[in-house]
Amino acid sequence: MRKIERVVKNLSKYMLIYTLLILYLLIVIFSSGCPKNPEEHYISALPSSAQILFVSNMDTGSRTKEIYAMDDNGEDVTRITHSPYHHCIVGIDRTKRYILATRVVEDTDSPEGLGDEDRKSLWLLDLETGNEKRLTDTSNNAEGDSFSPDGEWIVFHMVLAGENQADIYKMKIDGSGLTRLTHTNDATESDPSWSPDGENIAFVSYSAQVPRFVLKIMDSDGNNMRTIYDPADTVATPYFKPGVYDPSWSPDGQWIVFEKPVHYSGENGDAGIWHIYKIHPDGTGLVDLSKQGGHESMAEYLPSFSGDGRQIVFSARYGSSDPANVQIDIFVMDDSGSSLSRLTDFDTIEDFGVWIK
Ligand SMILES: [Ca+2]
Ligand SMILES: [Ca+2]
Repeated sequence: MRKIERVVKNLSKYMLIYTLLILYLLIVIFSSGCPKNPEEHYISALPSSAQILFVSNMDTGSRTKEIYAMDDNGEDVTRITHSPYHHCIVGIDRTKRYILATRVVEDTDSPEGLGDEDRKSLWLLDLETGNEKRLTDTSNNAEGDSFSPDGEWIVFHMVLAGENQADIYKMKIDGSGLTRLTHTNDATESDPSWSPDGENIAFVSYSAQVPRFVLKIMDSDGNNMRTIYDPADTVATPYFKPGVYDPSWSPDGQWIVFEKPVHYSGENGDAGIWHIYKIHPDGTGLVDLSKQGGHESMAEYLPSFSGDGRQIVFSARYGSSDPANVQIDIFVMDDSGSSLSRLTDFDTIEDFGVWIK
């Protein structure tokens, strides 16, 4: 009888241990499938209201910026990335499935004015599956935001490890097919943007012979390179070489928008004054949109047309010459530079706005 009691006792002891073990395993399994907590790394879906992507440090409380979406009134602000990464410029393909994100590899330099001198790499974020894939080697310094219109390729500029000049490359979005499009070891080509018909790539180029960034176009295979605008009247600023930056196409392919520093005496957080322009791809019809619209005192940059071509979103630094107190926000204007409207009014950094087309 005692023996039976002991067996039953031992059995219940083992059953208790066994039950606890099962419970522990169930907790482990279920907690990994639970709703995400803020410490976890994941991508949120793009809301149907989303019209503009941008980056902001509104939730990180540090220099690190995450990707957000909003509508064209600055409403419905939605955080897309929850990550350990510092994001710079971003782009999105026409299917709205893939984001091309430029992420800082290493914070090697302390933040300095407009400068963002750290080494960066390109990542493809899949909004449908939540997967993320790094596309460029972390020993190189790559930056880009532009897809081919068929969504199969990205185009970007990259400084190879050990070099001090950039060239333009394209690559398939799965990371295959890396192709160098420019082959100049004595010039830096950067800021490439694919035309809406897929035929051309606009970019900027700086060389010892022409020591300012000029606006160029080439065929999308790298041939037939030609200068369409040489900004001889541009000025130098502490953090950027003189010239034009960030060309981007109108949806009908009739215009290219870009920015240029036009004055420097420490304004706008030591950035100086930058205006946004548009020009036809054949180099005719130059318009200073900032001047036309009567907002010529800010540092305006990274213009991006809306899908209907009637509006342009851009970023601007304004309000203080002190870099620590300068305001950075996303603005929108119409395609003639008028009807200026500020979309973000947070007291944090809202930067690099692009239209989701
Ligand atoms: Ca080069
Ligand atoms: Ca702000």
